[in-house]
Amino acid sequence: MSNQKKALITGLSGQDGSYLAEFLLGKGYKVYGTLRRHSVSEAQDLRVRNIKGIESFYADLNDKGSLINIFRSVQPDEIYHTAAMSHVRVSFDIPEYTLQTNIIGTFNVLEAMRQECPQARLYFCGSSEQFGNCVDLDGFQRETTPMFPVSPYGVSKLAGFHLCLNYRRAYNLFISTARCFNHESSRRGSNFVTAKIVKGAIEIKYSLQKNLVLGNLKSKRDWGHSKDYVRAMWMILNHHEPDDFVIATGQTYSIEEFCKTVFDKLGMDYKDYIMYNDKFTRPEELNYLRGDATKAKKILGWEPKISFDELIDDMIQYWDEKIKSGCLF
Ligand code: G4F
Repeated sequence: MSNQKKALITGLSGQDGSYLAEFLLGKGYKVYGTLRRHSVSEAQDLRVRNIKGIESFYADLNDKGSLINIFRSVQPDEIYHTAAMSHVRVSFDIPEYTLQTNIIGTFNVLEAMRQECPQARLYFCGSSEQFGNCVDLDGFQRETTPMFPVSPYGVSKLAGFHLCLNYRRAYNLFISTARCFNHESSRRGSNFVTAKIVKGAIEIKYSLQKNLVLGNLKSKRDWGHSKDYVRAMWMILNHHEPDDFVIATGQTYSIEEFCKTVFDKLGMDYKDYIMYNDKFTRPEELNYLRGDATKAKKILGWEPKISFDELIDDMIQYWDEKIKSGCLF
């Protein structure tokens, strides 16, 4: 019998899933992951195609049988449940699918674990969207801050979180959660605001676009780097008991400040290029996020290592090379 630990990642091809796979391979794990079928097969495993040593399976959170089969055959030691319908604005367009995938999908993952590998440990990727517009008096959100989500996505993540707590208590399962604040990287999809701004600014720099059309510039986000956040996920699951954490940098910037920083770095004035279209706003907005990760620091020794500036530099370098190469895949 091998002593090699087995990790199973739902959402392997996502930003977090792909960084997590690399991180766990580096720690000596055998890594398995689930992929959702995509009609463009090149897009299906884009972020993990070049990572050697991962075993992937087709699955869908809405297909419990697919999860049960995989959990039964892999018998993982650790399960990282990162798969979700993760776009907040889109969750207003496809609310039923969002609730189905993120709530029933999480229920399906928990049931597959309970039935097939109850000895495993499970990490649930929750979100700062769970807080909605609740903020403590000192201007931070933390584990004890009330949660009143303002989007179908936020509601679905809060429900998933409560399902996890219920399964932990009711069936004595090792299930841990984090409310991760926004985390970005060169692998961030370009329909999220950070990657959209960086990609758009570089296209403007090369005269491929004239403007960048955005929605609400006033909201504030606490942005970290995905690589720091996947390290936190592993630390959370390797703590001696299941628990719930906030993972955040503790710094907050408006979308406008993010634009200014990116355009400044590229030698341009963002005010000359940003245009507004309300199709990029949300029916209800989450105005302000700033997380207090003191608990994670004290209990796990976790701290972010990559600064806001380094995050933006990483994204600029990636998109600059991509756009110069003319190949976005
Ligand atoms: O980049 P966003 O789409 O991220 P959002 O909504 O904060 O959600 C992300 O972070 C959550 C953690 O809090 C995750 F759970 C979730 O899965 C996702 O990763 O939007 C950020 C802000 C919003 O206030 C939005 O209104 O940017 C504003 N914004 C302004 N113009 C825009 C745009 N957002 C997008 N996507 N596109 C725009 O053109």
